[in-house]
Amino acid sequence: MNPSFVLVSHALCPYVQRAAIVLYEKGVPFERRDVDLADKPDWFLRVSLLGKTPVLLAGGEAIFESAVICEYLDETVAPRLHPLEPLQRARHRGWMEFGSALLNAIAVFYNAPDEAALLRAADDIHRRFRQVEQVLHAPPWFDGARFCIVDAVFAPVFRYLDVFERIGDFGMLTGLARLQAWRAALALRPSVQAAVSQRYPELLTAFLARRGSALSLRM
Ligand SMILES: N[C@@H](CCC(=O)N[C@@H](CS)C(=O)NCC(=O)O)C(=O)O
Repeated sequence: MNPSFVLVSHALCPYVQRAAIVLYEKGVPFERRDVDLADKPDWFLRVSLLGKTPVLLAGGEAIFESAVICEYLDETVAPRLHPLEPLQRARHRGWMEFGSALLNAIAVFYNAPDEAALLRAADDIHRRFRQVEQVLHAPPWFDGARFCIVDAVFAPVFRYLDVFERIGDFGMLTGLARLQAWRAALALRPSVQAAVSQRYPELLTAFLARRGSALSLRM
């Protein structure tokens, strides 16, 4: 019997999206409880030691760190999303970490203080995406026919691009056909679509406009 899950969330958090996608892939009912990260409520600070989303409340425990949440769900709720073979699983975990580094690079991009830093950050993201392109060989997913946790990690990365592309052409995926096909497949996946509200593009646009960054100035 599954415990009842509460996913403590923020509407824009890409790490929350990973956990939500995994929950949807597994067909587990869960409650999503959004918090205002600019004004963290006391109950949130009690369950989130780092003051960050996501936290998964499961069976009386508060589990923090999105990768840990995804792994816990994979160990306890069928179907398995990670590869069963340990070496393959290790490889996927490495690329999940790479996905986190990409999210940091994206934050550098949208916080860039001037145009030169913005373009440098876009180049850096393109360089990282080129590295991913090298390891994509079997569409539609990262590892071929099976949707895995690593796919859930990259879906929120690509979701940022949908909004960035409305602001300008930063060439982040230029020349990367396999990555573009992966992105398109992810955008159609029901679990990926369900991981954010319909207002996500509007909310992200407003968030970016408020950064006071070079990207904000272009909007
Ligand atoms: N390594 C963490 C990162 C989580 C994270 O950075 N969450 C952000 C929102 S997307 C957060 O809660 N920030 C609040 C803060 O730092 O005050 C994970 O994978 O769960």
